[in-house]
Amino acid sequence: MSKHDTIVSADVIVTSPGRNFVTLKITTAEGLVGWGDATLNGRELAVASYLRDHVAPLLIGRDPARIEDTWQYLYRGVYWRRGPVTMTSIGAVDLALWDIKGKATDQPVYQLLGGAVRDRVLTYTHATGWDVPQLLDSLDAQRERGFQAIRAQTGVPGLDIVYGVGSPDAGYEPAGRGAAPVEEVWDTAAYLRHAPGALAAAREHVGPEVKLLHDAHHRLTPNEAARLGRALEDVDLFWLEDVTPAENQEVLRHVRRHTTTPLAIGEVFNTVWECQTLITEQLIDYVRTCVTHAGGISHLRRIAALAEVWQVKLGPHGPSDVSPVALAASLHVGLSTPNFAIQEYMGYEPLVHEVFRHDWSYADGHLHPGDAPGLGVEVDEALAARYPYEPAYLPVARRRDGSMTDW
Ligand code: KDG
Ligand code: MG
Repeated sequence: MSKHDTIVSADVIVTSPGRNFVTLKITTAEGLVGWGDATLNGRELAVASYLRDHVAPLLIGRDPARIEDTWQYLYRGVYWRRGPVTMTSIGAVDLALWDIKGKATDQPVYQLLGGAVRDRVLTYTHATGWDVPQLLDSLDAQRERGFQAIRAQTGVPGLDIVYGVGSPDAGYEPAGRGAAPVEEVWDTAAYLRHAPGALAAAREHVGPEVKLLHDAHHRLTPNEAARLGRALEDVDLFWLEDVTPAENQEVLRHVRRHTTTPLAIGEVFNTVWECQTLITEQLIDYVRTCVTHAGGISHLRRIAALAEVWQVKLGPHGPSDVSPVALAASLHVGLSTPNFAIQEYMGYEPLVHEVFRHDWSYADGHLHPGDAPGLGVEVDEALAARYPYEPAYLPVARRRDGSMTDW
């Protein structure tokens, strides 16, 4: 890429090889191609439109090397800023431009971020079971695959469906295909009665070395969260995730005062400003912000820098709805960021690996972004075109009286 190179096209690809993914392809006049992930589960087409209608035309003719200026232009230059749709769109552009810069300089992106500070990135995956024996089998299966850190979720007696708990023989997918979300029934009291015992059984089964995690999916009040954290102290969790809804960050003060169980939050945050109170008051131990949904590599690094000052670590979101392009970007950040702790990795169906051919790899509970130039992911556009978008939504949950619960 010479200093005269310019962006000539920015195309949005929506594909559904088993689940929906939105991908941005930026091409330069000198023929470099950069890929960015723009997948926002259940709101995919809103981001596709934001990119196609409002961002792509502004990128044409711009200098692809000016990553930070483009970020500032799309964030500060816009009156209506923040929010998941905007920040995911900016994230996709940012990822694609880092990919281009890596390819132009023949360097993997982590080298451009200061080089590796570790040899590989610790990862955690998910174990689920409708009941405790099934959960223990699932934990065994993930340990056999080499995972040393595992998120454990179980069904709750009396509830037919529990978010995050898949059937043992089907791949886990949080979004259900169809024109409207599936409605689940949720009972916090039943969950609070069951979860501590199930997690204690998990700890007893795996022994002290395995890192166990648990996700409450934003469903609790501050006091319920404090009670759960306290009840889980002997389980020695690596983290307890998303105990309360993300809006009221002050409530974490109450939770923090009552438990030393490590807390993780932030997969639905989109900017460093949403992380600010939690980080600077040390109300959390891990920030979960995702490279795609929080403005890309450039912005995740700002979150990491603020967190480092306050001894908070990064543990980014990486479910099956974050594409292999975003996973790669998160791994490049992980390899080069001192206060990066762990990367979520749920894996993908085989077809997803064919559409997104990636250099990153998994071995022995760890991931490595690979040494290909850029992000190290190439998209098979012809294959992607064979799987058009299908409407799919995350479920919604109602309490037993029919009223909606929080996410
Ligand atoms: O799209 C949202 C899901 O990916 C999310 O609910 C999964 O909570 C989740 C997690 O921690 O992976
Ligand atoms: Mg979560």
